[in-house]
Amino acid sequence: MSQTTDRDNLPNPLDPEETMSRDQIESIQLTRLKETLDYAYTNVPYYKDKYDTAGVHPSDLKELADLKIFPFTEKEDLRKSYPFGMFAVPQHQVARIHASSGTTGRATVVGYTQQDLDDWAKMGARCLRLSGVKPGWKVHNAYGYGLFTGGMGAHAAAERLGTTVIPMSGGQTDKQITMIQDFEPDAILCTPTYLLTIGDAMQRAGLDPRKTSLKVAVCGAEPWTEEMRHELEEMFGIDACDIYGLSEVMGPGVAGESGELKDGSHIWEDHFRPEIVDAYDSTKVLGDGEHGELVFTSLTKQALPIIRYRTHDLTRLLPGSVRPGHRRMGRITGRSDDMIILRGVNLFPSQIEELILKLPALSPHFQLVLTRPGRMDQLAVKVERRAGISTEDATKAGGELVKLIKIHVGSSCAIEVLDPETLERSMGKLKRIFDMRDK
Ligand code: DLL
Repeated sequence: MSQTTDRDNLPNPLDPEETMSRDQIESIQLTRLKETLDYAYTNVPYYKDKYDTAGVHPSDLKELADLKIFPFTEKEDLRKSYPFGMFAVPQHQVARIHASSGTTGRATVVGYTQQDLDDWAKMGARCLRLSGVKPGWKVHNAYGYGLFTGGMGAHAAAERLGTTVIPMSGGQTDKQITMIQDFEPDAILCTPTYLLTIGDAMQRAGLDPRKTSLKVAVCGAEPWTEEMRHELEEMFGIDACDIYGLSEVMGPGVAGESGELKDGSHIWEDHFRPEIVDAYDSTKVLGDGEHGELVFTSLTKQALPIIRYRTHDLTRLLPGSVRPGHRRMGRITGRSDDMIILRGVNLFPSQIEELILKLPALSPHFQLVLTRPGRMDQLAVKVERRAGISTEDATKAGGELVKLIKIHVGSSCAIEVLDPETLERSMGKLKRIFDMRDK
């Protein structure tokens, strides 16, 4: 039987909504927003009670800007209605459940109808395609499978695009390396810090990460900087693109980045309406280009419609580029609840990452440890020197880092330069901050 071997010319059409103009998208958004408000008000007692108490009604929304009169939804609202209280459909219509890890408090549970899963896969596929992943490629998926949305979300996206998926999940790094060598995937999907872990482990085993078959990495689920992108691209000789999402809103694939321009992630605005609100005064909705907290309203979700969900992710909205109808988001600079307030100065781990990676003697493996020995908070940055760099040179770079942090962030801190391979490695989302102030 003759089979086509030309996998480079498989059809790869865009969804019609991807190429819509801004006006078309906004018109769809208005129709869908009215439907969603009505739907949530009718089917979820939480929304009805909240809106009745606030004296607002879905019929008050006449134009997109009216969305701001509706109250926010918080993670706490989902927790209070644990596990299924905010679902808008009877349980038998829920095709799948996921949950966020819940490091603090109860897990938040999210649900999807078959239609929701279909829309999710479609948007995930849009993200992968935009980042340069092609139908017919082999895709190594190292996001964790299970209740976390990363594994199954990225899996469905890759299948929908028409790739051959290798459902590796997170962890078992040695086995990941064997699979990468033996199966020769074209793309890898995982968190940026886990990609770093894989690259490191390869180098330790005497393998050159630049010599794998990988061409593209689609990384997300945690904040990462342009400097980290550069690090990963150099390490593997690949293109590394961003993918954004969160369970309460859907999962990976709410927004994805172009592999050609690498200019931030396009949000699929035919399914979500984003807003940016002032991080300190959420009553203020900010304009495009202004930094603040990202808020999402779902426009098509059936099982768990979510209205004005506060993500606590800090970024800004930018005009669409390769998909002009859909706005982009800048890189997430951090989460408002991950912000360290150190003697009155606000600081995010991503700022430290950016500065560390400016110093060639220091590696991207670092932790931030906060203590309160007396009455003053203290920050210690623990960072590994790069393999092959002398302790002396690394200590010098540590001194430079203290100065850079003082100049760019405004805080004094202590630096501890460690030997390579001393800090715990990421297996997925990496914990960077160790706050011992109350201990
Ligand atoms: O992390 C979904 C996901 C999986 C996205 C795989 C991308 C890839 P949650 O566990 O609910 O869902 O965590 C959501 O992770 O509010 C952000 O703070 C952070 N986050 C997700 N993607 C990015 C990104 C998944 N590209 C939370 N850049 C979000 C920065 C991100 N932070």
